Amino acid sequence: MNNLKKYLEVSPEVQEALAANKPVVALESTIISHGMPYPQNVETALKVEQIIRDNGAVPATVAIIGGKLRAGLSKDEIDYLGKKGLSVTKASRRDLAVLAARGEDGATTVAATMIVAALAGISVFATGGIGGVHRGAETTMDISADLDELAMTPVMVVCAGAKSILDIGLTMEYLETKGVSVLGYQTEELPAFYTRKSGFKVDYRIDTPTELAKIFQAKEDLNMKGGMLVTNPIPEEFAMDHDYISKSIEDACEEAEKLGIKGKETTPFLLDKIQKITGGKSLEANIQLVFNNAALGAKIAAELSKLK
Ligand code: PSU
Ligand code: MN
Repeated sequence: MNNLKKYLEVSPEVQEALAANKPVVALESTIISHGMPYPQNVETALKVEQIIRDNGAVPATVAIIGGKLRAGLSKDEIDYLGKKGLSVTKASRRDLAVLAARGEDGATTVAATMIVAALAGISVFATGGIGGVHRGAETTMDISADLDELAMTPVMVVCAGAKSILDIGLTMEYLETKGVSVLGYQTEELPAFYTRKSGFKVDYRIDTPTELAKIFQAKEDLNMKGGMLVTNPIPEEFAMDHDYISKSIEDACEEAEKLGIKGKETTPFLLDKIQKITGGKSLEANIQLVFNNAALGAKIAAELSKLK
């Protein structure tokens, strides 16, 4: 465990907050490098950090820089990842050790961000969307490593539900099999990222950050491994029209199929395609839902510190 110091670097601000049991919220960096275009990606990442501060918590954006697993980045580092975009390695669980040993950079996915957050001692992580079971996974086996990470690593992940680039039904089944609780914040229905409704139910509706924190703490006290998923619907005023976004996603999926896009390229390809098809409307929705999740993440983290 001593050698961990060689690879893990927690910023002084985040370290101090954790030592004083102050609320900290982890943030991922794949969303910066692979999920949004420059410069909106950097603007969003910085604004998300500000929202977390405004809600009384300390942000810890996670990435791998020069082989170091970092929690807490400077503005310049966020800008660097945003400008480098797709040329930064998209780093999930399988990539961490390789990048660390080689001293390379990586933008962390939900799975990798959870790992670094847990190593640093951070319990809450806010993002936009998680990976899941892709459409056609019966034959492609394309199931994001994010789902198994949720089953393994003790971090509460706040997202806006599952978007229909995924097979939402299979994603829910997979999470059930893996024993991951899917909690709906002030909703019984699983949100579908750009829209507030998916046609699927969450496991439990939870109405307050206090109760979300209590549930996570109970899992910890019971010595159960793994994380939890909080699904937070996009605010009504920013939600997209269901038929319009469904058609755009269909078109993007068809294009990916035609071009033979596979593996880790799939999610970034589809996100980019949808942004282009919708002329930036989906990007605006995406940005707003991340802001909304950051605020909720900060509130949960604040409640969790009170329980510890
Ligand atoms: N969904 C989004 N935006 C994103 C991602 C997913 O709406 O940026 C990113 C996240 O980092 C997530 C990753 O962890 O894609 C999942 O990729 P894959 O399906 O290859 O595991
Ligand atoms: Mn995949």
